[in-house]
Amino acid sequence: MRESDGNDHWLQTEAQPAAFRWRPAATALLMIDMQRDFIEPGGFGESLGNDVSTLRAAVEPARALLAWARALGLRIVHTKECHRPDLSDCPPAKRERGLPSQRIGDPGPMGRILIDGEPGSDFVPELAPLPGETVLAKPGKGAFHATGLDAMLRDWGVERLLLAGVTTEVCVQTTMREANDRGYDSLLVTDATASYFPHFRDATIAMIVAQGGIVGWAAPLAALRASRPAG
Ligand code: C5J
Repeated sequence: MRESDGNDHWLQTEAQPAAFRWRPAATALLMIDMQRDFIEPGGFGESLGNDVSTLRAAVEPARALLAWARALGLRIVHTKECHRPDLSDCPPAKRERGLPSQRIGDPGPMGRILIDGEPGSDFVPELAPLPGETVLAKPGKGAFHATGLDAMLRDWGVERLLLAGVTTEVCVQTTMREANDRGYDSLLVTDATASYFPHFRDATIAMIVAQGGIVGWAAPLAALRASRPAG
């Protein structure tokens, strides 16, 4: 029996643009792409010319978020952006774009760049999934594109999502918008997400919560920890 079986009660979290109401039993945490290929030197992120050190800031908050979610018995999905070794799921345009110093599939210090099963495609050690947690390989930026995520969440009875990971304005935001269009209410955990461009992270949070939460909600982990029973 999952811990969350006794978790079917409503909580309320102080968030932007308004309080977020959620039930632990019907909420999943999506930890987006906390992979060595994005966060460590020598991977896909650096091949596109990025300073990857900026993403480190999200690792410790993401670790704390995972510990909190595990203690609460939430469903946890770890996504990883990667491609098949034969690149059959990688559009040529994606491979060429951005004038990369090394393209997807090329050999690098952590194995072939952004290829499933290579060391670079794996999660940073601090955020390794535990047995029983779902690992979802995705070829796109959004976690719903070309994966079984929507069916899996519906099968679990999930209605709300908590999102964290990297990068805020690319795979995290794309996934949150996909979730919004599919009817999920989502909250972005603001201190457990990062971008190579910190102002993009801030702008993404602002655009998500604008217009009364046109994409969803945003709050730091401390606010989630301080959630109280909904009245
Ligand atoms: C990027 C991602 N930035 N996980 N991927 O290419 O955000």
